[in-house]
Amino acid sequence: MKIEFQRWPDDLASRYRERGYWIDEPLTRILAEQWRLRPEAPAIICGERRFTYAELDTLSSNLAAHLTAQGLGHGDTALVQLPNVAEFYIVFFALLKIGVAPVNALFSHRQLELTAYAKQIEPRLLIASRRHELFGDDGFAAELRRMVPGLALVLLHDEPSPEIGLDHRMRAAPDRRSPFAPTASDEVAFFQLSGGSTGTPKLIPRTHNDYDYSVRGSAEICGLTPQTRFLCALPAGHNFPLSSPGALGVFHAGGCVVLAPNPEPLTCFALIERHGVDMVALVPPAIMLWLQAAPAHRSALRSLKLVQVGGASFAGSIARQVPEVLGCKLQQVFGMAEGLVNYTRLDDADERVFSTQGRPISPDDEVKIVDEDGRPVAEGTPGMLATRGPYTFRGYYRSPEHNAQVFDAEGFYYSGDVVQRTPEGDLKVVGRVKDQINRGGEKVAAEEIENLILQHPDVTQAALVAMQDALLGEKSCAFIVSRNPELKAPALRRHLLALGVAEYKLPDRVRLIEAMPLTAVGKIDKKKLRDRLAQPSATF
Ligand code: OOB
Repeated sequence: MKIEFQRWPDDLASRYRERGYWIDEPLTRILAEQWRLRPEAPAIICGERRFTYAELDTLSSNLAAHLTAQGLGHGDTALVQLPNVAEFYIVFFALLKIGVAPVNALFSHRQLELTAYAKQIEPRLLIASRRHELFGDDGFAAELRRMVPGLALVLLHDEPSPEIGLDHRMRAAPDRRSPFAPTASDEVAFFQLSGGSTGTPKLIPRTHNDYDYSVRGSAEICGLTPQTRFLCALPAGHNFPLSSPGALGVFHAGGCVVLAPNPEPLTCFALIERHGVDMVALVPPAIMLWLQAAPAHRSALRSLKLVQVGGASFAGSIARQVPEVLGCKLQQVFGMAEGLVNYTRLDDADERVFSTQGRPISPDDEVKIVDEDGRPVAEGTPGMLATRGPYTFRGYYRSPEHNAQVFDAEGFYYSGDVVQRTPEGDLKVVGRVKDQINRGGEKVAAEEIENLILQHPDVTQAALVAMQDALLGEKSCAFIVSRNPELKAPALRRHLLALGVAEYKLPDRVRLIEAMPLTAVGKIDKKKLRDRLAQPSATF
């Protein structure tokens, strides 16, 4: 059985093959090659634990064999939620080996997000962690089982029992009769998460062919080698630390991934010093904290050669400080889980690196910059980014209505970013048309939160808008019209938490207003609301 998804048209698929982008190998190639080339080299460092490539291969094969024995295989999906631990990659490769396509939920996700993903993919397997509040006991797993009748197997990280413990399934090798078979390389390998701008979180089918090309292209651009030691401090499943070039790029090059629980500077500095880390991927707020903390710890950062920044806008004035204060090169990365990733190059002049977000991986990444009618803007003028290419998806999973809105007839995807192209051909991100708040790289879909706020019995209207923030870049403010003038922010917060939304999506501020300002066509005028944020007024 195959997972249904929107494929590339034949002419483009043949072009991507002819030009060597799609090599018709499964993503497990990455691990298989290193297992052959350097089985004893370190692949992952996670706390006090070290895993060689041979161990990564054996542990993922053990787990894969167990899952096969339970009847899992091609066409099946899995819901996975793990923190930044080695098991994340072991599970990822195990599932790829047997053709089970996972959704890697963020560790900050709660009932609402997990339920939304489970309903969309109807997983046969759930892999979660006892460390997560939802899986400390078995209540929520049981609820998911009730909701998804096909959910046959639940395995938990940090759980000692052999029945449901993940560890046990990785360590013990069952008998295996036949070799593993990943799905065909032009089928769905796994689902990426969309930052979203709609009511429900959307999923992005990624094929082996397209993802593998983005990994190889990224590893080359970033000059990765077997000596690379990459610190993964952002959530491991996010597209940036997974594939831009991220952990998969590092595995592809035969280097080593050092896991950090979070990007907090002192935690990361200690890991950099101890393990000789030379590369890290960070979001802008994390870099700001690193810049503040670094002067007192310069010697710990001696091995660091490259800091990548991406996920949200990074001010040029801060970018300029990075080489000086952290003592290494900076690279800007403007990417999206949907596909297209842009990099400044390692040999670009400083000014280009400080003031632009670089250019695409592939000569066949087509980028149009268009006005509201879809017509190309004059060169150098800001416009909406539309793109298609060898690793940019062609449609969200099971979302025909939304796909009709964000793709044009030629299959270009409109990311909702407003960009500008410099005479040298670099992109600059200058704004956004999608209704999203970018909270320091964490994306919040306004509509999703508005719908949840509207479920509060007192609320008649709700609008979530971005407000500027010195550290995060943006925070969220909810404007609310309420029947009850006494409705307070803590009550609203409790309401949202009870609905099970991730905490990073909670409004940072709440403002009660008498009536919503409206546009000429009667829609809520968010621009006026954002303008109001600049004016002083009572908040609660
Ligand atoms: C990355 O992926 P997502 O899917 O979490 O978010 C994509 C969106 C982009 O459409 C853009 O709005 C924003 O995040 N963004 C940036 C940016 N990088 C991403 N905005 C301004 N400057 C940047 N450098 O965020 C992502 C995926 C792969 C690599 C890097 C980031």
